[in-house]
Amino acid sequence: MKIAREIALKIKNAEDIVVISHIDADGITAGSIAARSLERLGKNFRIEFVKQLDARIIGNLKDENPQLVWFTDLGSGMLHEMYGLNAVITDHHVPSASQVVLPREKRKNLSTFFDALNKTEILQLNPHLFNKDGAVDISGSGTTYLVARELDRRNVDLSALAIVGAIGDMQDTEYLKLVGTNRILLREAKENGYIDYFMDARFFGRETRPVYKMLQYSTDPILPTITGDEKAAMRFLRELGIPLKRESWRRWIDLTIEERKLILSELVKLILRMGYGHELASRLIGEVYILSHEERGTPLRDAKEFATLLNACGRYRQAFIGYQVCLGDRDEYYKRALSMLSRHRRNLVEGINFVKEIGLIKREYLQYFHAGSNINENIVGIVASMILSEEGKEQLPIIAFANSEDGNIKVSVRSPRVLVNQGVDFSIIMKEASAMVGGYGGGHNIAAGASIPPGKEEEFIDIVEKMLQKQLEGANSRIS
Ligand SMILES: [Mn+2]
Repeated sequence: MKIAREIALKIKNAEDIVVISHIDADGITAGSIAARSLERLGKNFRIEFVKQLDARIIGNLKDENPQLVWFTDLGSGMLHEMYGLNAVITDHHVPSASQVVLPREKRKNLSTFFDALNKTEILQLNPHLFNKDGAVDISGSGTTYLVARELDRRNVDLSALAIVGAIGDMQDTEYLKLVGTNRILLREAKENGYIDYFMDARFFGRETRPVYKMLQYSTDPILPTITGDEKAAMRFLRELGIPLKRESWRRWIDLTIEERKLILSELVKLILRMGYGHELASRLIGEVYILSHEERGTPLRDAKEFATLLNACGRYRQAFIGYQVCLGDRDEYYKRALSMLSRHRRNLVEGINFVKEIGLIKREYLQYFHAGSNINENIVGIVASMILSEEGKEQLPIIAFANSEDGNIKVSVRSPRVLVNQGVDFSIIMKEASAMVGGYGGGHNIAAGASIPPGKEEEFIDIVEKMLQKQLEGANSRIS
């Protein structure tokens, strides 16, 4: 790809480089791919992981004035702020503008205008510029990898990280497999022996969790009567004659093919019998991605588990730990990453228990809770989705509030898929409702978020409920 080669050339021509990346799994893998390729080129560089790229961070970079900044898994949305920076971007988020916006004083005089434009050369590789869908086609780690392989053929060993990044951004969830440009990376990773992929159960924890736990915690798909109920999960397996334990708890990878097939076919029957339909049943099976060089039974072996480990690091502002694991540490940093993961799991369990204790406040069209400072703002959205998935069929959207460290109130909303299928779009609701109370927000139709001033929660809920009602009525009138 031409633009990947151009970016690679620009990187080769710089000696002193700053890499800025995002703190989630895709950002951590992207940063690791960039760092390893710069290391192989013998460049001077430093790397920094940020939660969000804002004008202040870009301002600091301009002051620091390195020869080149390489933004990975972020940057495209802040292009308009980058005047004066020599930068390359490998990202998959929606670009803010087709070109750099010059400050007003530079625009006044035509000659300084062109002069400035020539000096401000920012190259970006982003699927949106090729009319591809940045949510499924390729991730930030994928675009970074496309540049890395132009830099050095040896970097093909980083292809596995690009797959972990794509899975971390859930690029496989819509089609139950990776598609588009991701497919090209996937084949390359397989041909070179770094990744194996095949159809199997899509459950989280295939490599590490006891099977009954894996079923108990399944949220995509929800297993009616089993998700959220440990005893029911155990009973289900026992009734099929599947031993839960040998020397230790049996994991999915410990089961025979026949046992796996039996479980899956019984789960399909259960889902259909309970009236959830084929669409849900079809989500049981999909493509799974195995890192061939990682040890069996560890959280690094399955791409989904690897990504979760990295996300756990990022969520608690320890992206650097995940970064070291991506670069190969299996000692000190790996241990710390594992402890981040168990801390994360503990926090989720405590979060769910907290919400059960205070109870959800039910309205006609939605339900909500306010966690205050009892649940970390970075996991309150996950807590909301877990509660939603435990509720079974009669679900209302959940709005979760939590105190944010910036003094505002963090809002997370999770919607049942059925409502989204009926036309509900929470990205619009969050954006408009938060603006009406002096905040900001956005996201996806099914999962969105906002930040609002403290004290505005009740007013916000009223607005959200009215907008939701309107969207639902609009949908119904279109049908009738
Ligand atoms: Mn990403």
